[in-house]
Amino acid sequence: MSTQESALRCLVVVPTHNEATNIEEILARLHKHVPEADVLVVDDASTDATRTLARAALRPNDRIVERETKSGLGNAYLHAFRIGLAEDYDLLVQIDADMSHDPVALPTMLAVAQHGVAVVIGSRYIPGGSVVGWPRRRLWLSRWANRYTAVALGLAINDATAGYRVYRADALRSLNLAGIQASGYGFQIEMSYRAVRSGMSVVEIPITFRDRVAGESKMSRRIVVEAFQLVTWWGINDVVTLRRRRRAYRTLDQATQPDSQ
Ligand SMILES: Nc1nc2c(ncn2[C@@H]2O[C@H](COP(=O)(O)OP(=O)(O)OP(=O)(O)O)[C@@H](O)[C@H]2O)c(=O)[nH]1
Ligand SMILES: [Mg+2]
Repeated sequence: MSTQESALRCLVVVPTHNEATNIEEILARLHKHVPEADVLVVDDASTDATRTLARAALRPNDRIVERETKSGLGNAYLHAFRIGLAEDYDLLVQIDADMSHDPVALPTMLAVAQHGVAVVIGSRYIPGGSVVGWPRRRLWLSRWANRYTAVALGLAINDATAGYRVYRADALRSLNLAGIQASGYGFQIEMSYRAVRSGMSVVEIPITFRDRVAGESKMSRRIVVEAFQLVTWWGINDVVTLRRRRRAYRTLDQATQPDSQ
């Protein structure tokens, strides 16, 4: 790694809602595996000891934002991205607090981003990646949601719902974050979709994803339905736009034929 590359500043965003059983361990593992990165915990309305435990575990350059309303994962990340961009971080990391995403993979993901890749996804569904501990039904749902997303949106991404990511700050700046619609899984898909549509490089790195062993899931049927509806809507929109473009090109083409004048 060159001196210039190693000087890139990295902010790791950890969203939390009632993660008292996990927050100390995820912070300890982040400090161990990426000691040079700063950590930003975005806590939404936790009613357990998450905030107290986080505050005690944070290092001087780390911090916690405490919000009183549970506003969804996407909203928490957008809030954190605004802070990270305003403070001129070069790389912004998304990681769940529930230990599903092991910080051990982060140095590799950061190295890929440091070499110029706009979005690095910690992927479960490429060779070398895996899911440990999910019931068959949950795995099936996630696999098919990703296949459907890839086909509907024409994305060559195997794990577009993945929440373990590194974004280059320059990429985030050009993504019009204010226009993001989705809040749950849909948020991860929407960010992937926007990145690909903007011509950015997106690279998947295999990770081992572990089902949470402690704390409660915040996943809901509403989040899954939101993602499905948005993907379907964007897919239909793409087809309609493509047809319109084709019609416009045909009209232009006919108008410029010599015998049409
Ligand atoms: N700040 C904030 N964090 C949230 C919110 N909802 C979920 N989280 C956090 O986002 C991360 C992912 O949420 P999870 O509940 O693990 O959802 P999931 O990973 O899709 O599903 P499971 O792992 O099965 O529970 C965890 O760190 C949660 O604490 C929210 O509204 N605001
Ligand atoms: Mg989880």
